[in-house]
Amino acid sequence: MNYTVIGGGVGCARFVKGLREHVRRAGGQHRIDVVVNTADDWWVSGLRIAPDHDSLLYALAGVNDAERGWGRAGESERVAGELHVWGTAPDWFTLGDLDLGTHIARTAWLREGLSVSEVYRRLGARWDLGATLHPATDAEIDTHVLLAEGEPVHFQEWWVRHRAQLPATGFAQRGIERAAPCPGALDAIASADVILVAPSNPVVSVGPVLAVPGMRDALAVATAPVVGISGIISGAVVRGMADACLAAIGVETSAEAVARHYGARSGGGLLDGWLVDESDAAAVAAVRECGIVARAVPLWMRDADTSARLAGDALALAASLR
Ligand code: FO1
Repeated sequence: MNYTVIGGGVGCARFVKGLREHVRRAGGQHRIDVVVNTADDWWVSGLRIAPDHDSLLYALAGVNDAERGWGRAGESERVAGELHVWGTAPDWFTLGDLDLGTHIARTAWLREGLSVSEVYRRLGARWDLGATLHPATDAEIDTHVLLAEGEPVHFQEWWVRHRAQLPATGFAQRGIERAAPCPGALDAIASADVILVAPSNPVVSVGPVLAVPGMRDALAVATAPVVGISGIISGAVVRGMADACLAAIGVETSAEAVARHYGARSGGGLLDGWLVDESDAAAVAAVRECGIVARAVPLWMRDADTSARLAGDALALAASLR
């Protein structure tokens, strides 16, 4: 079976690890592809940083800092101190020494003319990830945050420096109009038996993937059922600041509201199925009314077992939709 996951960042990394564990336990031939958000990416000290990708890469490789959710385990920050003194990296953004190795290798390959897809392939080849990571697009589409006051800022500045506290009115991916899905992403969508929308930030991780011209069309005609997992439980984000992002675009922070935001595939939207947490079971009927088959299951991913079981629940819902 071919499984294709859409998303990026910590929630997606945990879910993909759970899916990998579930298929390992199930045995048989499986392939996992991930279409990864690249709009978090930005240039720091002349290096290309790719947070949503690197969170997935390091987590699947088992070398991630599970506490922070980004960067490498066992980090040191000697070079970061120098970059802050030289002023080529803002003091509110810390690049670990091991992490810098990744950014330097990635930037070197990009400067040689390699595509982002090829860079993902080379970085992933170092470990046995159990999944293939594809950028949503090989074009640069950095998210900039439109503010109620003042000029837009790059997403990373809004997210890290301002902790998403500056009132935002929207999110724009620069260069999106020239972007196209990368071939690997299109193949992963077309060949999937199941497409899974990870419990990632619906606005700045899943949104930019869907915003790549041609991506929604590819998803609409895909033969696989599309099942999403809510990243909102009992009206609160599991992690991160998706509530600030949702508020900026006028979407309530609830499992039901995010399902409506994604829309039912039968109505031109994204989803065939949607998993909400058991604490949100009351939302199942309302989500079904907008054309999406919903189920309430335990959504908390605390360890390999709970993550694998969540993946199994998502695949069971997909199987019922086929
Ligand atoms: N997040 C922070 O809150 N502070 C940091 O200094 C920081 C550095 C950093 C370096 C590399 C990287 O891949 C991610 C990093 N992040 C940091 C996380 C990142 O800014 C966001 O969490 C993601 O972009 C959100 O999806």
